[in-house]
Amino acid sequence: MKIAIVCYPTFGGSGVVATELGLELARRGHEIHFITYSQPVRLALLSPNVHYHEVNVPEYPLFHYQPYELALSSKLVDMVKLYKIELLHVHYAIPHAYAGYMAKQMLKDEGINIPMVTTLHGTDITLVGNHPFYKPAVTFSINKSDFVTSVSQSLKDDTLKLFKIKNEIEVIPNFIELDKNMNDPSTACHRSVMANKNERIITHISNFRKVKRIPDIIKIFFSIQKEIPAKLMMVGDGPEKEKAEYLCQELGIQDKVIFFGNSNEIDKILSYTDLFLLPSETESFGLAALEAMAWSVPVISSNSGGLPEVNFDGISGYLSDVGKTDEMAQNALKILKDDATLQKFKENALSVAKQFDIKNILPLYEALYEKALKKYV
Ligand code: GMT
Repeated sequence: MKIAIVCYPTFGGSGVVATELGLELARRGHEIHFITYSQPVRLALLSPNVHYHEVNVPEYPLFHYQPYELALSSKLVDMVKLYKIELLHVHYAIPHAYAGYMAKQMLKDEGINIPMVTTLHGTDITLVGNHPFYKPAVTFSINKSDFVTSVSQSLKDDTLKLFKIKNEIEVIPNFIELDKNMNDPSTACHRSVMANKNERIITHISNFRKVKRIPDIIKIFFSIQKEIPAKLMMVGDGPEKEKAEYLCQELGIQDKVIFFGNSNEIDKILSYTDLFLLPSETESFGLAALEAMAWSVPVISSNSGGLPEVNFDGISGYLSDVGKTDEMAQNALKILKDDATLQKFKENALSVAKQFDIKNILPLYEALYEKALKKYV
């Protein structure tokens, strides 16, 4: 199949999922065209089956806002015609489903009918998409998609609650490539850069937005390090990072916390990690938690959104109500208190992650694409 994938190219989960999906589809022989405004961060290598087409939005003094949707839909039309692309798969409704629908209409005018699959990722529904300024356009473009998927049952429920949706929504959970982790030869060194041998390593990875409740992470770690030797790895960048750095200083724990910024060494950091923290306000899925679990790292998370579908309470970690930092710290200590307990949780985390192996999830997308291709024949 020749598939165009539209996504955000940044460190966010939706871009990561879209990129990993495209790369795996390419490995299976499909021809994949990534169409976005810069090369996706996880797209290290292009190959005969993987193409990247950049969307350029020329500056013009009249424009206060650059019309990205317009440029994207034009690029989609051009690339579909040039490469004979058979299907559009857009990740994140805003503005991709909207631009995709416009491209479909323009192509239809030229006698080309192309199906569009829209995957909803979370904030496009629960935070941004739900804003009254966007809601009519988001509702319209979801309803005009040929097929719609959501990354968790919880996100599907939220979508149906918040929008008037006439379309079916199929739940296709996010996934992880486990083989990649097991075969990575680079994981046997450098733990000493992060912590001493006797210290537990605790990690958080995100885009440091408010929704991630970054101060809660610092509070949880503050309680943990009072009881056991530990270090905290804060990976990622965003608006809440600086405040977190100040908070660590105020609490006198700055020597125990490393702020890495955005990193391409996530796998390495996770391979040394003993516990992952994700106390988010909401999380449609929590890909970062799954990535940790794939490295046998148990997770302390909130129980909001789709997190209970990924992190199993008392098995791969523990879940608490949003903001219950004392309880989260106590649960963390329960896991970390002795090697045998930690080992049990590590094994459980990996076995839960295995349910989300890309090998189990990718066929669901392929089956959906097959169905989509039949729609217009
Ligand atoms: O919140 C983020 O980290 C970014 C955001 C995105 O769109 O990239 O993540 C959303 O999509 C991810 C991939 O499907 C999910 O794993 C995240 O849970 C979801 N974030 C939220 O719902 C807040």
